[in-house]
Amino acid sequence: MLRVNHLLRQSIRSRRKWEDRVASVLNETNEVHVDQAAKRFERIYKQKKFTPVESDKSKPTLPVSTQPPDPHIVKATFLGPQNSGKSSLVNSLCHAHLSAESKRSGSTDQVVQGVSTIHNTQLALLDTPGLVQVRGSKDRRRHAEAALKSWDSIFAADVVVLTLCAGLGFLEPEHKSIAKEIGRRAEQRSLPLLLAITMMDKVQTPRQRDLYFSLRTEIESCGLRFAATHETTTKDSKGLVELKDTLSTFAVKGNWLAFRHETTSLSDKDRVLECLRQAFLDTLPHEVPHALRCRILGWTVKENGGAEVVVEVFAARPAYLFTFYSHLETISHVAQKLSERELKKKFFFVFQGFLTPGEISSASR
Ligand SMILES: Nc1nc2c(ncn2[C@@H]2O[C@H](COP(=O)(O)OP(=O)(O)O)[C@@H](O)[C@H]2O)c(=O)[nH]1
Ligand SMILES: [Mg+2]
Repeated sequence: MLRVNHLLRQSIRSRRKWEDRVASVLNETNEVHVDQAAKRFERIYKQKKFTPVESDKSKPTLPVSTQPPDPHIVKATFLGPQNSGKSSLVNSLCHAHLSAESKRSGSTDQVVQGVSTIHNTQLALLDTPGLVQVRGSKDRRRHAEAALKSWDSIFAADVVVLTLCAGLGFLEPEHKSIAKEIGRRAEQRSLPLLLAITMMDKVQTPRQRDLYFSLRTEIESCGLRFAATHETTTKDSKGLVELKDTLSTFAVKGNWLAFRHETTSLSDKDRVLECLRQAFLDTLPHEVPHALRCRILGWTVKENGGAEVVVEVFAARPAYLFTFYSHLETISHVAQKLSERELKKKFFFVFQGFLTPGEISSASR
């Protein structure tokens, strides 16, 4: 008995020692991080004299005095599987490049709000990250955060638009269960559900038509109640006006979010960040764009009307940072061209790469 007690005390003592050791190491590394941050601040703000981005005021909300007579508004969230054409559809409906588009999976990681105005009605269109079926803890780690943002967008919406792509010619089992889940959640909140079948330009030949009809039968078999169905294509802008018309029938009296000519309520900084993401997706190979996070740190307006933008890029591995630097020229060129086209201003990018071992959270954006 005495021996057991002795052993127990020994193990508790060694465990305490171990915990103390862990705490001291953690404290040390914290101090190192604080030091690093201070040095970075010194170098970036003081030596290089960059204007912190906070000085770029984000867009103020539309004042009540500037509201049109009898304003109406409807908020619609676009939900669907990855690569079903949500971002392209929202961009086309708003006539702007607000959200990055790509055939790679997981190209959207935030909810992006676009705005389109028809007469006295404003459509606030929410592009969301693609939904995936979570099968294990790995899937959950990769997709749960983005999926949560998509599901949360339902709380801010008056209408849910389910997007499914016509291109494949059949409905994958995973897409079927995602569609059913979207329908269930929309019904739970008594929200009207619209179906937008995207990429209709891929349905051309008689064979593709046949496949398309079987796709429609499969969608019907899901038993969802759609308030309306629209076939769209962003390539030749077919079906977009009809979709907008249907959306505006759900509008209710309410203040507009943006002026008539505006396409989004996002700030310029967020729009430039999205242009950068598009450049990463277009330029960098494999999983590298998903393994990088970037943040705009400084924004200095130049005399010629352009702006110098300081971007911090974070990578979990040196290899990713190396790939990023090897494509730096192309990335700068693509981002410059896109942001100039969208914001009608010249941008010059200054990149600073940082290694952040371990997981990179999207909070660093
Ligand atoms: N042919 C064709 N391709 C499209 C259309 N809409 C989107 N795409 C492509 O489909 C891919 C995925 O689109 P994206 O909007 O990023 O899908 P998301 O993941 O649902 O946001 C991109 O490569 C787009 O260029 C369309 O109407 N026609
Ligand atoms: Mg997208």
